[in-house]
Amino acid sequence: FIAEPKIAAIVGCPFSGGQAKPGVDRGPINLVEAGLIQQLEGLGWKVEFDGHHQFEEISANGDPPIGKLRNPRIVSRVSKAVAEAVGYHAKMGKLPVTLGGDHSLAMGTISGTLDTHPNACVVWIDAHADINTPETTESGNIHGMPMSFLLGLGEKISEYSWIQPRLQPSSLVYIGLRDVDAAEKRILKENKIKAFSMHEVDKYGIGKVVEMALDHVNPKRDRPIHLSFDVDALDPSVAPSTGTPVRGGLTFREGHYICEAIYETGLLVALDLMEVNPSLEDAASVHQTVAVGCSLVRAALGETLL
Ligand code: HAR
Ligand code: MN
Ligand code: MN
Ligand code: MN
Repeated sequence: FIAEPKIAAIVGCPFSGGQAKPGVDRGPINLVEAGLIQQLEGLGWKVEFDGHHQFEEISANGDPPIGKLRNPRIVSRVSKAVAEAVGYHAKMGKLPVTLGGDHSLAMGTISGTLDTHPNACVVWIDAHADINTPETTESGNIHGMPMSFLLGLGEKISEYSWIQPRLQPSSLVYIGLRDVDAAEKRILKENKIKAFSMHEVDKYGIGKVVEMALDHVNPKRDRPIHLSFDVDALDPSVAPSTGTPVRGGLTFREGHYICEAIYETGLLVALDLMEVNPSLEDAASVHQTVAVGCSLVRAALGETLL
């Protein structure tokens, strides 16, 4: 699906409105300053830097809650702009690599992917399911909800009517879950959504889990794959600088294995690397988290395969 010569388009998304902690908007700048573009060029990719999208700021009192949703208009507008950027690059045969920013941006990235690849499946790597609806959310943080919007679950919010809910529950698979709200568990069950929690990673090993995950969403290995990687899927000892760390996560190798295995399919059409927050924890932790983020992107673009 990606044309030769292979071109990656880096979409920087300095955005934090989908959650409450400042600093995650500095994630993409830090990843780029750490040399991500040169590193990908070193792997033989042509890399186009689409810039850090500066989004029109709406002040907090200009964006009052809609129901429980916090910052609902700015999240919607930013995600819509991201959908257009990602969709455009995908249409050009490039691999959009979106750097977050918080995970609400995935409403945009996945919408953009589906515009170009309507048959794409989604592999979502996260400690969290991010599938609360506007009714079930306890926090009101939209980074905990993008999947429900993409699947068309829950109450329809007119501000989000630009999202076409065309992802089938059977086209989504999770790996790494370990902090899932009770209501989210119900949603996963009701919609028969396949999820491999850390329990399954322990039980079967990461190799088998990735194989089972792909067998579920992509049995013939013929569908384009959107990989959305929340850095908090990794254990906090591996990626400490993120807004909602949860212990008991993926090891360095397990995270990289997932990226390598997806690259190996030859089906990757879009990649998100989300929730790196360089304002959390000490300088060494920030350095480590940014380095791991770069390393995951390189693995998804073929670095570790001989
Ligand atoms: N489930 C909780 C909520 O809805 C926590 C979500 C935290 N999400 C992320 N993204 N960090 O994965 O608020
Ligand atoms: Mn997430
Ligand atoms: Mn998460
Ligand atoms: Mn929780």
